Amino acid sequence: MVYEATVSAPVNIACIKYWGKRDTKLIIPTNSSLSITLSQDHLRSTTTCRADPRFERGDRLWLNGKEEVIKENGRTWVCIEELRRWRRAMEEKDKKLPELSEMPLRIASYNNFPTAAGLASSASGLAALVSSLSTLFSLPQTPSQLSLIARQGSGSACRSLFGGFVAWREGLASDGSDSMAQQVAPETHWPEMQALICVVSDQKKATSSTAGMQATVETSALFRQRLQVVPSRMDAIESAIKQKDFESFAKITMADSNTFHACCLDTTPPIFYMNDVSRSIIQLIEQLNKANGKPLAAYTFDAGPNAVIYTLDKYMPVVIKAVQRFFPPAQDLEDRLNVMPAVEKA
Ligand code: 2P0
Repeated sequence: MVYEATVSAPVNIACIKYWGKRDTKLIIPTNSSLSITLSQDHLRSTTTCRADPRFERGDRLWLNGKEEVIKENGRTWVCIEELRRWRRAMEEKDKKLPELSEMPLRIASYNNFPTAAGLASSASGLAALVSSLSTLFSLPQTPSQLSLIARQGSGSACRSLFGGFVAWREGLASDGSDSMAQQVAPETHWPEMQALICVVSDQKKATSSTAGMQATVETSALFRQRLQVVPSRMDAIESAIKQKDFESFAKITMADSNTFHACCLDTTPPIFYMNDVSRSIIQLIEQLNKANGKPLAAYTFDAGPNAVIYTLDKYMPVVIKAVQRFFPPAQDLEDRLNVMPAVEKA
């Protein structure tokens, strides 16, 4: 008998950023964060887990077709072992259950977008791993309880276990037992909210989030100030979401993205995630918002140069038109250069 489960999980993009850990092993953050889980199929990880007593001993994992070593006590290992522990407890209570906890696992995960390019691949990847394994093990735990495990795989992954608008509460406990994600509002609450992803670069980033955030914790004075403002931003954005107040939502989202990148710049040595194109996108959105008299779009940037622009469906055509006008897609640009004789000669 082969036991198998396949689950996919989407990317989430934070409006209030997670940046810094107070416990690097348990992945307990220095501040709460809030994100929107993208509901379309473009940015997802799909993971299949299979348990079979005939497999050779030891678990194995493939990411986008390439085998990755599961390091003992590493993040993936911790997630698998914690879920296995929960399964074992079920099997001890109910002796009729198949002993899945004793079987070696084979896990294959695919991202349908560039891995590690600042598009939150670790969030969807670890969320898909935890979801598929908990499905395989038929675990009764709630998504918030599962988020305690996903968090230990990659902090932002705990938010991808929910759709819609999701908060990750930093929690007070030193063992991380209350540092979990919860849904603030489902995706149906504000269906007009849309995200435009502008891929500025799909190259792997130079400074990983894990390394970057701890460098910030250790060296940035501005980071300590940010920690003072995050709680009020969390309250304000949650009420903006509940009231569908786009203007407030947009102002807070842009402010927190800018504070986060200012903290990166204030790190020693400084971390530059945004590039000139990223900054031009900020200027474009700021100008659009100014011309409109109030925000019609909000930019936010994670640990990479790619922009995510949140807007409402009624404004999306205006935003796309502006972005396409100033940042024509690469192919368009090439076609245009091809018809320019001066360029051809050169
Ligand atoms: C976020 N980021 O809230 C922030 C904004 C990047 C910028 O969560 O070390 O890959 O695995 O816990 O989850 C990226 O951090 O870091 C991240 P680890 P993770 O989405």
